[in-house]
Amino acid sequence: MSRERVLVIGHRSPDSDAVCAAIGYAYFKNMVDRSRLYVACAAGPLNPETSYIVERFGLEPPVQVESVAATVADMTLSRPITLSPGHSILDAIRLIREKHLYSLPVVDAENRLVGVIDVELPPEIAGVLLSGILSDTLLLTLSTATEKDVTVAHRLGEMTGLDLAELGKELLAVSITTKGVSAREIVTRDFKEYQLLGKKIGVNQIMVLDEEELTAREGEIKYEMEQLFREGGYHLLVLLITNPLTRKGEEIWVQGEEEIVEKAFGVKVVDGKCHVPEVMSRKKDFIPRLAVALRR
Ligand SMILES: [Mn+2]
Repeated sequence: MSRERVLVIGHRSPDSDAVCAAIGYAYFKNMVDRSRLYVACAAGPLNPETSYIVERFGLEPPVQVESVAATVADMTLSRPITLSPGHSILDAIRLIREKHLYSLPVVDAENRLVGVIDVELPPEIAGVLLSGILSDTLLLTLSTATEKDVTVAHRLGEMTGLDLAELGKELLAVSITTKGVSAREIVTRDFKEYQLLGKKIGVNQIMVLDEEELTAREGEIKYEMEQLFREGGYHLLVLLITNPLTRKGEEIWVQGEEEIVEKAFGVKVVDGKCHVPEVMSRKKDFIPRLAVALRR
C-alpha cells in the first residue's frame, strides 16, 4: 500500500532557512510517523547558497513546488507526555511514534526530570539545520537572532563536529558573491514590498564582502532600480548594501522619495546614495524607522 504523501514546504522565494527547515522537519516527521511519507519541498528555485548546502551534506535536492492550496491546522497544546525510568526503550519509541513527539521527558516518582529522550538526528540533517540557522542569522550576528538560535546552533555544532565560524564563512562565500549576477537580480534577489502609511515601498538587501563589486557596476544597477521603480509604481525603492564582515553599517541606494530615508536616519542622500553607520535588519530596524519618519 502506498503511503499518503505530505509536502513539507517553506515560504516562497525560498532562502536557506526555508529549505533547510523543510528538510529537517520532513526528516523528523518521517521518523515519528511511518504512516505517511513526508517530502521536503521548496516553493521556487534554490538560491546558490541553498544548493551548496544540500550538496555539501550529500542530500537530495528538495522537490520544486509551483503552487499549493493548503490550510494550516491549528496546533493544540496539551499536557506534556512523560515517561518514568522503569519503562522500556520500546515503550519510549512507541510513545514517540504514536504521539508524534520529538522528545520525551523522563521523570522520577516525584515528577522530577531525570533526562530527555530525543529523536536521533543524523549528522547531515543536523548540518543542514545548522546551515539554515547560520544563513538566517548571518552567523548569529543579526539583531533578529534569538537566544534559541544561539543555543541550538552550538548544540548542532557539537553534534556534527562542525566549526560554526568555518561553516558560516563557507556559506558566505557562496551566497555573497555578486560576480556573474545580473544587475536585475542584484536589485530583486531578496526583494520585499511594504505598504507604509499610503506609501508603496520596495526594499532589497544584498550582502557583499567587497562593496567595490557593486560600486563598479553602479550605472547598470541604478538603471535596473529606475526600471523597477517605474514598473511597480513605487514611492520609494531602496537597496541596502550590507558587508557582514566589516559591519561598518549600510550603504543605502535610493530611488524616489529619498526624503523619507533622510528623515528616518538623519542623513543626506547625495546622487541617490547615503550611508548609515549601523548594520540593520530590514524587518526589525529599517522598515520600523521609515514608519516612524512617515508618521512625524
Ligand atoms: Mn526565510
